[in-house]
Amino acid sequence: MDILSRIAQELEAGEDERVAELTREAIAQNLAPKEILDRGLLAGMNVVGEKFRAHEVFLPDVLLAAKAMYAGLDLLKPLLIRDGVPPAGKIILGTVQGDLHDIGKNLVGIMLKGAGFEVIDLGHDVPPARFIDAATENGADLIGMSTLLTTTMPVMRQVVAMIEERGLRGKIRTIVGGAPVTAEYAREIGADAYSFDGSHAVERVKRLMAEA
Ligand code: B1M
Repeated sequence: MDILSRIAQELEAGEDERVAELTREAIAQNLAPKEILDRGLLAGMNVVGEKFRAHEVFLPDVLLAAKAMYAGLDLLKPLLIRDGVPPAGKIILGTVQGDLHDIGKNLVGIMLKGAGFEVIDLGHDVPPARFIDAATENGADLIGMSTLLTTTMPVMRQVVAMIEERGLRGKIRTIVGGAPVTAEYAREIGADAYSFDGSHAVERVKRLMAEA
């Protein structure tokens, strides 16, 4: 079995120390960080997600897998972020109120930083007003919102509506993403952009900055 499949397998088993060890080994073998991420860590996490949905694994297993994901991601992070790129724009990023999922949001943050954007990460469970306060206080160009739960998707709508209410439409743009979010939903709530993954988010943010 190749090293990336082994990373995926150990992640699935929640073996954080083994995942870190194998990730170090893959880096030492000069495998591309993006490949280690996609075919190793994310491949393992996808299997966990499918098994969770099918009730074949349970919440504690998912927690262990998430811990193992971070064990590998922490090692890849500096490699995914290029050094010395001047800020191409300032983005407020967070997972919306009521939602604690942050792996995807963190990945998007890493990719945006790597593309030269200054990212102010508010973490998870972020109330609507806090996104906007942070954007105005820091003179940010954009707010990026993530959610993984269908129940918390409406918080994104609240943020977009609050931007409108405060007369900030056009000054602060919004991009939304996360597994249950679609381009159609983004359009429906009036968000400026939707993205399905980190690299695509970079493209969309660059386009929004060019349009501004
Ligand atoms: Co939970 N969880 N979880 N979970 N969890 C899901 C999301 C779920 C789909 C699992 C399932 O049922 N199959 C389901 C949601 C169902 C729904 O709403 N329809 C679910 C549930 C139900 C729950 C709980 C309610 C379970 C419970 O308590 N009974 C609970 C919720 C707690 C809360 O938030 N209030 C819960 C808890 C957890 C853990 C804490 C155990 C853990 C999170 C750990 C953490 O994040 N620190 C967890 C995990 C790990 C998952 C799964 C298995 C994996 C999520 C993940 O990290 N994926 C997930 C199943 C799944 O998605 N297959 C599941 C990897 C990540 C890289 O992908 O986040 O999609 P993703 O991000 C992608 C894109 O979506 C996109 O780019 C990213 C990179 O490619 N993207 C953006 C994301 N944000 C973006 C923002 C952008 C642009 C793109 O612009 C700003």
